[in-house]
Amino acid sequence: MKILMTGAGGQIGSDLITALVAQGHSIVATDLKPRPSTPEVAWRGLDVVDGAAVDRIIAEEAPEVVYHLAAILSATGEKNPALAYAVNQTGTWNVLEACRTRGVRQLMFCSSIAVYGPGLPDPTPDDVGLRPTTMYGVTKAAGEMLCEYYRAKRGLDCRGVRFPGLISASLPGGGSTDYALFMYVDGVRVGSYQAFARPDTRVPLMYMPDGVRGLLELAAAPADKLTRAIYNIAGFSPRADEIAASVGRAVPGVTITYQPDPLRQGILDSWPRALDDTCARADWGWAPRYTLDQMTVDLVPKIRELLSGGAKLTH
Ligand code: AKB
Repeated sequence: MKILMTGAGGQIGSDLITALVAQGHSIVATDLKPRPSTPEVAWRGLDVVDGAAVDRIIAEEAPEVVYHLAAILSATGEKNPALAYAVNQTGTWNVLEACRTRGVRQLMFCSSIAVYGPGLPDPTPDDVGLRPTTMYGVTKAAGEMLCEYYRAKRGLDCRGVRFPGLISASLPGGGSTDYALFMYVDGVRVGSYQAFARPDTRVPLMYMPDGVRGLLELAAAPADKLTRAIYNIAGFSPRADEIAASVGRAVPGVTITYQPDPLRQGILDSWPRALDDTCARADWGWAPRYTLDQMTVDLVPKIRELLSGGAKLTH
């Protein structure tokens, strides 16, 4: 099947491309960024804010399915709300409209725990009032509603997951949950890391292989089993100091200190501590495979390998 991806150069893109290629699909990766050295797939420049360019590329490539990953994350979005609105809101509209008018069968959307605001039940279920406090969260909540609308009224099979903070052996860009990954990267690279969050910070997190599998399983789920367009998926919810302890078990001698950054700590404190993913489990059989310590055991050697190959995993 031919699949087009927006924002393919971001944190999810490389793992998702690898998984889709392994399933035998033909991938057209698009991004503002130039093609990375790997993976080897067709790569085209695309700014999703440019509606005519989005329409042109979808018309030319005629993909059956689009994975829409292009987004500005929470911390960068608070520093530049206009950019977050343009990429996340206008970009999503452009992609939805191009998919609808050009006959794309399915659109996969990546939402986030950022759609939630403070004061919600713990763990937080799918259906609660959405009161996001960031431009990223506002635009992701609107994107979810647009997906529901296009699914119900415009004949486009839109589906998506609300991702926890994702952790993988590649650097995210401008998220508030990035402290978790930096503990691993700097722990391996220099033996220490000063986290921008308090040690008692607890938010939902997930190892990327689970995240990619969740997206692929939802894409493949029979339509008649789905009771909604967007689903919570949960991994684990450790405190920051529990992540530090897990890193320390795999990288002996590592030192993690804490210097909370008001902007990112405020965002983290506005998000749920844990997600309730009952609907995803019931409708399409979702279940995570990695605990925090299982992720640590798998991830640390991958980070070592990347760094030994000269990768610039700095932030
Ligand atoms: C962020 O921190 O902005 C992202 C997210 C939780 O969506 N990792």
